[in-house]
Amino acid sequence: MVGSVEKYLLEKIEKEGTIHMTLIDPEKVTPSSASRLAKEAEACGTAAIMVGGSTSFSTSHLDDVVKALKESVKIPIILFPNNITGISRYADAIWFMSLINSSDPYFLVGVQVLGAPLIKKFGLEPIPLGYIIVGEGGAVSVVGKAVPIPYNKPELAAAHALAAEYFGMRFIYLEAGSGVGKPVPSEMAQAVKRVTGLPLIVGGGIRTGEQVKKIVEAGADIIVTGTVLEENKGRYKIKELVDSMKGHKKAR
Ligand code: 1GP
Repeated sequence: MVGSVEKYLLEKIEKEGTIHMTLIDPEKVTPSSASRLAKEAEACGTAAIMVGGSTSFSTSHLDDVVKALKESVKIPIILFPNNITGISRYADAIWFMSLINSSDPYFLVGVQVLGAPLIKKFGLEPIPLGYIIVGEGGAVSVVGKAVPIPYNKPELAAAHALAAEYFGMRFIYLEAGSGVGKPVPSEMAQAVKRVTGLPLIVGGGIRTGEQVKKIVEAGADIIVTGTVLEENKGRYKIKELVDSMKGHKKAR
């Protein structure tokens, strides 16, 4: 069943083409700095706030950050969990994600089995997501024991995405890794869009309007940025990235 956050995202994609989401790593913020960042991001037109980070493990701190975010903005707060400790009862939704190219069953289905009853208990909206790590991969690749897909093998990324779709997952995330030097190439995003009808999220290493433009033109539905917002302390960079989505033709 499609819940209200998922419906909101799908409608916004339908209306606007490509949308932007802001990622906040709870380890790198205090509740008040997170709240300031989120307010700025919301004012610049970001569609939702995602909360998560590969090495973040304090659930009480996560709860404090998510509570502060909920009090500060109206846009949805979606958890982007790295582990069972990435679940907070105060969020609106959670990416119910499987790391499709992990070599460790824990990240494929193990942690999801542990987390599912908690998600139910907290009444969080689970949004099924196939998570695929590509290129350099960054910290998440090490933590998730992934076998990252090389950038010159877009057909392999497409095969992973198709498998995720056949499993019944409803979104695909091509993850280059937070803070990496080279974001997902257009050819790879295009190859995925060509084989699946699922909404495509692209993130990792996106820093400039020019990079955003290429990913929009490749057909991405959602672009996620985190690091660049921390580095640039907010507003101007978010506005540049969100604005650079407009006026570019998204491939269908
Ligand atoms: C990481 O894709 C996200 O999970 C965002 O990456 O921090 O490089 O923007 P950045």
